[in-house]
Amino acid sequence: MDISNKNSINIQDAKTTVIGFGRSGEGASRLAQHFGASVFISDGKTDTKMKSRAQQLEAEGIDVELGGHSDQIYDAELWIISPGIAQDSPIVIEAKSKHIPVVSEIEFASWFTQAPIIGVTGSNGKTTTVNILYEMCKTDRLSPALAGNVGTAFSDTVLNDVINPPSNRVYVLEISSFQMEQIIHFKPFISVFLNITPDHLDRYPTLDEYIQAKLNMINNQDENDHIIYNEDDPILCKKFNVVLPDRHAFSLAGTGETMFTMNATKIYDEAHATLIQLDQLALPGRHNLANALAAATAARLMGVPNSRITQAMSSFTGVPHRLERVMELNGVTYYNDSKATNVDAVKVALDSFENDIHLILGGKDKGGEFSQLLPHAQNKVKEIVAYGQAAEMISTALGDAVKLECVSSLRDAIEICHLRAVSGDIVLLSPGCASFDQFNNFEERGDTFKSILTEMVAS
Ligand code: UMA
Repeated sequence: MDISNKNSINIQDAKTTVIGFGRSGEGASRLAQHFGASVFISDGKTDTKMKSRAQQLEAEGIDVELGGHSDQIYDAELWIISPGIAQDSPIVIEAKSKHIPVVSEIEFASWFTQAPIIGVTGSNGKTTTVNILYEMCKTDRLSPALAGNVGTAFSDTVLNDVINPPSNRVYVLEISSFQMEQIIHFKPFISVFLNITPDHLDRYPTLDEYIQAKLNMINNQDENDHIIYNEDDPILCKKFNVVLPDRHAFSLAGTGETMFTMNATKIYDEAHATLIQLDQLALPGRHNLANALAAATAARLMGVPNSRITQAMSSFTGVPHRLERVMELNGVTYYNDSKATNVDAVKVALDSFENDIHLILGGKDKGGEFSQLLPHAQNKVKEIVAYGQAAEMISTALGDAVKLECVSSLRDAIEICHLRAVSGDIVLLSPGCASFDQFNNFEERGDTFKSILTEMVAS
C-alpha cells in the first residue's frame, strides 16, 4: 500500500494488521474499521479480560488473535503498531522486510483529522503540562481534546470526532518517545519539549536514540508551525539551534528571550503585564512552574487570553499519581507519585519536600542510575524501602549511603513505612521504575498504594 502521500491514502478494504491489543490497538482497530479496512488485531499475550474485550471487537467485525502472533500478521497491506512494540522487535523487522508499511498508532490517527495538534513531549512533566494546557484552551474559541500517552488513545478521540464533528477542535497530545518511532506524516502545529533526561534505556541502546525518537515529532513541521522548548535544558538548546519551525523558549533561569518572564514574585508577559503572582500558582515545585510556563506559551500561540491562562494556573491542582497527596495518618503524610517511572522523576519528587521522607522505590528496572538520587536524598530521606524486581539493584546502588531495606511487595513496603514513620514525616511512593513486574500499569500501582492505605485506616 502506498502511504507516501497523506492526502491520497485510502484504507478502504485494505488488509490491516494492528499489533498489540491494549488501549492504542483497540482504538486503532475501530478507527481503521470505520474507514473500511479489513482489520486483524494480534497480541502476544492473553488473559480473561482480553478475551472478553476480544469478543466485543469480534462482534463489531474485527478479527482478533490472542496469546501469540501467527503468520497471518504478515498477510497485510498496512501495519499499525502499539507504542509497547519496539521498532527493532523481530516481528517489526520481518514486516518491513516484506515491504509492509509500519506506522505508529498516533501516526495512523493523524491521517483522519485536519485539526491543529499540540504535541507535548519530554522525559518528565508531560502529563501535568497537557492537563494545564487543556484547561487553558477551554475558551469560547477553542474546543480542546486531551489524548495520547496520558491514557486515551488518539484513535479513540479522532473516531469520536469523525462521528460527531466538533467545531474549533484542538488536540492536546501527550507524546512519548515510543509513539514517535514510526512517524511518516505526523505534523503538530505546536511541538512542546519539556526536558530530556535518561529514560527507557531498557528499550533504547543509547540516550541519543531515545532523544532522536522524541525529535521525530518535528520532522514534518515547517515555518508555519511552532516549537516550544526549555531553554534551561542543554540537550534541547543544542538540538534546536537550527531548525525550521518558529522557536519559542521558556525558562526558569530567565536568560534569553522568552514569551513569559519571571522575577522573584511574578510571571509577566512581553508587554510587562503581570500574568500571575507566584504565590497564586496552585501547583507546588519549580518543576511545575516550568511545566506551567510551557503550557502558557503554547496557549498564547493558540490565541488564549492571559486571563484564562492565569485562571488555569491558579486553579489546576494536579493529576492523580503525580505527587498526589493521598492522606494524613497520625501526622504522617502519604504521597502517591507512581508515575515517577524513572530516576529523574524521583529527584524532582525529593526536591519538592523538606521533611523527613520514607521513600518507596522499586518495580521493573529501566536501566536507571539510582546512585544519582544521593545528592537529592541527603539530609531528608530517613530510609528507603525497595521492593520488586529492582530491589537488589537499588540496594547495591544506595544501600551503603542510606538506611535501606529490601522487601518483595508494595504492601510490605507500605507496612514498614507505616510502622516507622513518626508525626511530621512523609511516606513517598516514587518508584523510579516501571510497574510491569507486579502491576499492569503505573495507575494500577498507584491505586493499589491508595487502597492499601485506605485499608490501614479502616483497621
Ligand atoms: N504486545 C504484543 N507484542 C509485542 C509486544 C507487546 O502483542 O511484541 C502487546 C502486549 O501484550 C499488550 C499490548 O501490546 O497487550 C500493549 O500495548 P502497549 O504497551 O502499547 O499499551 P497500550 O495499552 O496501547 O498503551 C499505550 C501506552 N503504553 C506504552 O507506551 C507502554 C500508554 O502509555 C498510553 O496511555 C496508551 O497507549 C494510549 O495512548 C502508558 C505508558 O506507560 C501510560 N507510557 C510510557 C511512559 O509513560 O513511560 C511511554
